[in-house]
Formats: sequence, structure tokens, C-alpha cells
Amino acid sequence: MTDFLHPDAIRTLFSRAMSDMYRAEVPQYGTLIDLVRDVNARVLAENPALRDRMRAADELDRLDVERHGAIRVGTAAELSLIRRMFAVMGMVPVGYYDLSVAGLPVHSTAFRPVDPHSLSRNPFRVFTSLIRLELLEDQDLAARAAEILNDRSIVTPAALRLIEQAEAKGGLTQAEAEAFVAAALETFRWHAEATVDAATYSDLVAAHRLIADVVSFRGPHINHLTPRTLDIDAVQAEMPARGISPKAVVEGPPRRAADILLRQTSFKALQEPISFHGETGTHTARFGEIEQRGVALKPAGRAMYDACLNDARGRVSVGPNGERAAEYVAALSDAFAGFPDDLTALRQQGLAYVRYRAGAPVDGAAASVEDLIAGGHLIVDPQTYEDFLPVSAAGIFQSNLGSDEQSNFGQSANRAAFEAAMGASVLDELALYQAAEDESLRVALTLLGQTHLINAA
Ligand code: OOG
Ligand code: NI
Repeated sequence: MTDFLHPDAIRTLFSRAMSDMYRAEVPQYGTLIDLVRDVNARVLAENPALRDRMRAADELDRLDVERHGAIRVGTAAELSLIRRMFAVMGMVPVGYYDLSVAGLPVHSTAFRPVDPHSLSRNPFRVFTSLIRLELLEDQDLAARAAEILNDRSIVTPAALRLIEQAEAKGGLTQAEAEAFVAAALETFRWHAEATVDAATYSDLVAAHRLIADVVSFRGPHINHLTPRTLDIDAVQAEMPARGISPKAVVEGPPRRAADILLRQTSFKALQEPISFHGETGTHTARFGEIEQRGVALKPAGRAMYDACLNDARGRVSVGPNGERAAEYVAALSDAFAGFPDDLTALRQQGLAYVRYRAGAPVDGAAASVEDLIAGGHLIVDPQTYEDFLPVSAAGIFQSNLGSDEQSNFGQSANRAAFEAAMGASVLDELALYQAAEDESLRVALTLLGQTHLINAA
């Protein structure tokens, strides 16, 4: 049998290479990584119970390597190639995000590992958006953009060969994996030379800044890499002291005792010099972001989250320069006041996904799962939310386009078109969390000799 490197190990090589490349290209990213590391170390030192829980739940080791990135591609063929590239690293498309709700001409998925062990080794994920030329008003320009895109190849011949080889043989050896990572990295590199002239670039910008960002360059440069922090408010507060100015408000739920879903904040994109067929100009695309991840919510919890968020956004809307940010934060915490704020309530009310593990041994047959939990025989951990939030993502896109303004537009979701373009369906994230919860309970009950409770829960 050939000795293949596990896809998890290839993903770790790749995420490290991406992080090194981005650190070299965007110095503020390095500053942010250092800040997040300091804050995380402080939080863990001040909160030994959190440290113990994270270690026992196999969540501690991944913290320092945890990142997500984002890219934007231009065509169905590109999306499909990217899917095949990420598959080599054990990353598959999960979830569909319709960003047209925020007036953005893109729809997206997240490529990420799905197996719980793979997630705890390295959950590296890439938020991947496909531009929607069909949503542009100027269809002549859309046609021109499509032509420009058809002339580029975003994957190097070496990377393509290794993708095909991995598909044909079922994996890559260590040496092949290293060559693959080096070649794959080229796809995401920044290009200071545009493929279009300045006039075409400004036509594209006039249609939409996102369209210009995708169409004017040789490939889908990584536009941010996001480390995970345990205290986003502390990082946000300390950013200015390290020379970074964050967006006005943290996206997502308010600060809570029992973290839910995902809170994110970013710093504004850099203006970078670009050569447009020899003519000097600038382009703004790359930025920095941090995030704090909490428990994944079940459909009932998610509906409650969406309702609370809509309530807050209906009451206060943040302006383009961050006006009314403080009022918004107050409205947000008020809107979420009734949302249960401890893991037991979230679990008992069927609002959040958890994971079970076996604790103290049991004598005889217990009457219920709830009894086992009360007796310390079954331990409950929150399942970390591994995905993204469309309204938050829209806010991140927006701030990266240079504004803090919140907007609520109509929607034109088209998941079927996205899947057809990608050549694969997206996995249902809720089914993945449910399966992980069920499986963890089955394993724990079996270990405790309580199999009679397996289907009773
Ligand atoms: C992606 C923005 C979304 C997130 O964390 O929600 C995102 C982009 O700007 O391409 O990364
Ligand atoms: Ni992001």
C-alpha cells in the first residue's frame, strides 16, 4: 500500500504556508496574530476551568492554529477547480450563503473539514464566494468581464497535475503533498499587476468593487486570514494601541456568558499600489479579521438568534462612519436579553448542539440521560460553531468595501445555480452537528454500559 499523507496533515501544511505568506505580505496580520495570542494566553491563565474544559473536549490544541480565510472566484470552472484543490486537503463545501441579501453580487460556501477528529486537529476553513455577473445592471460589462475571466487560469499546471494524481490514486505522499502545497499557494498570492488597463478597472469598479477585485487580477488572492480569539472585546479594545483601527461594531451576537455562534470584527482594507498595464493606481482588497466562536445553534436557537438580531437592527442602524455604534451595541444586548445564557438551558430547551463524553462510571442501569448528566457520568461540552453567518459576512464585506453602513436588501438566493457551477452539492451544516451530537452520545452511553438509553434521548 502507498504511504499517503493524511489530508488533515496536508491541510495543516497548507494553512501554515498560507499564514506565513500572509504574514510576510500584510504586516498588520502578524501584529493581530501576536495580539490574539497574548489575549488568549491571558484568558486561559485567568480562567483555569475554561482551560480544563477546552483541553478535555480536545479543543485546546487547535486554538493556536485556528484560522479561516476568504477568496472570491469568477467562474463556474474556477469554483469547481477550487473545490477539487480543497478536497485534497480534506475540505468540502458546507452551507450556502446568499450575500445578495446585503446587495452584494456574490454567493458563497465554506470549504472545511467535517469529521470531528479532523476539526479538532485543524479546522482551517475558506469562505469562498462566486461573483454573480447576472446580477449586474450593465450586461455588456458583464459579458466583457466574463471574457476576461475566461482567459485566466487560477491553478498552476503543477498544482493541477497533483490534484488529478490525488484524485486518481486516492492521496499524495509526503513529498507530493509538499509540492502540492507549494503549487497551490500560488493560486492565492497577491498580484501587484492587474490583467486589465486602468479604464477597464474603473468600469468594473463602477459596476461593483467586488467585481473589480475578482476580474482585474490573475487569481483569487486571499483577502484575509482570521485567527480565533477567546475574548474578541479585549482584542477589539487593544487594537488601536497596536496601530490597528477596527470596524465600528463587532458582528454577530452580543457578548455573553455562554458564547453562541460567531462574533467577528475586522480592520479596514489596505490601499495597495497596482500597475494597470504600466499605469500606476491602487486597489483595496486585503484586510484583517478576528473572531470568537461559540456553540452551534439548533434550528430553534437559530430562529431565535435571527429574530433577536433583526430586532436590534430594526431599532438602530449603524452609519457609514460608525455613527450610532454605541446605541447599536445597547440595542443588541437588550434584544438578546431573553436568550438563555447557560449551556444547560440551551441544551434542555433544544437550542444548541452539544457533544457528550463519559465521566464517572455508573452502577446499574440509569433511568435517563438527564440523570447521568446530573450524576457526573455524562459530561456535556458545547459544539463549536464551525460555519459563518450571512448577515455578519455581509458586514465584513461592507467594511472591507470601506463603510460601516448596515444595509438590508431583498434576496435572490440561488443555491441550485451555485451547486451546478461548483459541480457538487453543499453539505447541510445542521445535519453534521446533529450527527456529531448523536454519535458522541452513542459512544459515551456505550462506554458507560447504558446502551438502553441510546434511542431514549
Ligand atoms: C468574505 C467576507 C466574509 C466572514 O468571516 O464572514 C467572511 C470576503 O470578503 O470575501 O470572511
Ligand atoms: Ni472572514
